[in-house]
Amino acid sequence: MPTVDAQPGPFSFDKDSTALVVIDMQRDFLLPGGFGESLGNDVSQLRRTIEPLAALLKGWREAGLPVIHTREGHKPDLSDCPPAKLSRGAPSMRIGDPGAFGRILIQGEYGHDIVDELQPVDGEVVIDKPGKGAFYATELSDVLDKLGTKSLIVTGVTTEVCVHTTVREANDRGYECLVLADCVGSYFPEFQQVGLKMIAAQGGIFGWVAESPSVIAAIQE
Ligand code: TIU
Repeated sequence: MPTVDAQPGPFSFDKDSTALVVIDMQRDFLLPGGFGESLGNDVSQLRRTIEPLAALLKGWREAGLPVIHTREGHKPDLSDCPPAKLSRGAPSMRIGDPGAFGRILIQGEYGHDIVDELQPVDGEVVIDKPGKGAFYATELSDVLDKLGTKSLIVTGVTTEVCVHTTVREANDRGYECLVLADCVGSYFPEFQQVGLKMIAAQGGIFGWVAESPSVIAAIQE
């Protein structure tokens, strides 16, 4: 069984029951000039995840293991966006407003889709989610049940928002989650650091934390 060095201790997983989850690697969050940057955020803190994630995806796909991508966003009529979410942020930059890459976080727009480097390939599941967590109001539980998944390797952005929410949801549903530090990113370095610590603290209260090269090596064995 593949085992990787992790915090708070070694993480073992069965390849037949493990899925790689890639959370919200969308242009709106990652591209210079996009929504994320327009809010004053430093997108380089997120963009450093692209290269290690591309390498992990390559190894994971070569091993024939399942990949699940998620995208945060809403229907064009915003009927799935709670008013409390919509009303947040500077008035000129709300969800659904025109941005540099189309209407912000709206399904079908260029900015809503995944960055070129990490585009899904045929057969990979893409979950469109209206919330921060990937389980809320989505088909993710059904997809994982059908795959027979017990463990999740979790990557994507942002560490303290959609990654954390998803890991907490997954942990409550009984999944063992390994979060990869080099493949998750926050706009805020201190949130990255403390966000990862929070997952592995107290003996792994929500999950485990490791680096992607150790997972790539483990699945090749
Ligand atoms: N995907 C995700 O984390 N959505 C966010 O809105 N994150 C922020 O950090 N804003």
